[in-house]
Amino acid sequence: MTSPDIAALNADYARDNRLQFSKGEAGLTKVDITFNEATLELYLQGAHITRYQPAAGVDLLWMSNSAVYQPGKALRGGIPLCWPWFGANSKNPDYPQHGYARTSDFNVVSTRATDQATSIILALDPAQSPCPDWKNKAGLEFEIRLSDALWIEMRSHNLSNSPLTLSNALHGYFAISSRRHVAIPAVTGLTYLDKLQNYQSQLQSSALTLNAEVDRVYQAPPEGIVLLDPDRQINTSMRCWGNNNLVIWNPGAQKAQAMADFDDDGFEQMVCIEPANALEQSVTLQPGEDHRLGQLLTIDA
Ligand code: TA6
Repeated sequence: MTSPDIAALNADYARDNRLQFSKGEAGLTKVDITFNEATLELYLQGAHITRYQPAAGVDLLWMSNSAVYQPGKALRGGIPLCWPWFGANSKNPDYPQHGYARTSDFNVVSTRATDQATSIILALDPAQSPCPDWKNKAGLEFEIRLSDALWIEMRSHNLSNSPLTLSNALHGYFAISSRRHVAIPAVTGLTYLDKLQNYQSQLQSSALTLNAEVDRVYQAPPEGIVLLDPDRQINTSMRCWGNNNLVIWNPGAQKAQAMADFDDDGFEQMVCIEPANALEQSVTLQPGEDHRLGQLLTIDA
């Protein structure tokens, strides 16, 4: 896609000092959004949120310093959108891991600035899917509402004449003080499929702590999840909807070092907590049907 005209985007969609478009890293188009003290940065490629600060100096998301900003390359950190599949594509091994949304350019549908929030709606053009089997089959809209909290929602739509199965995730990378000092109590008692053990089913018998590599697909998670980080004196609360699963990932030292775009010691400062519909728990949409996958993020500091 030819790079969008920043002046034209600002003329059509900027909202005073609350939402502006500019050229970001490597000339990719970025959007800066504010609401009172809260700020957010987003790239149109992937509709990828790369920074969210609920208050000055408080980064809720982790972004790799080694992330590669380049057309067609997924960014490491922030909130990538996995869509219309999560993980490897089961039918076509040549298709990109985690779907094509995170490396595709989104169009701006609308923006708003009200007393309640600053918001933007973005969409993928279904005719531009780089994967032939998906051309004109599925639509994706992504809405961001920044207020005292961050509200995000992916809306998938079946544009075809037959049932359509898709999987997805809001693959958020959360910043933490240190991986050994955080806990996620809400997964206690859940069953998970362990990617590190060939997806064997296991029971989570106590709060999740991160002493080693973790890559788990939790089943039937509760709506409310809290990430406890006493050293940072910030607990992140999330309410999730439309998800059959919660994926939790920390690559550990070895895998972090093997990824060129992941800071070698970055695994100490992040954890991915991802509302998702994955593996056997993908969603099937009838023709014309929609699906919403969303997350509301707040902090208690
Ligand atoms: O969400 C967890 C996961 O699927 C892991 O298995 C891990 O590979 C990760 O996502 C990152 O995937 P990526 O394609 O961004 O390298």
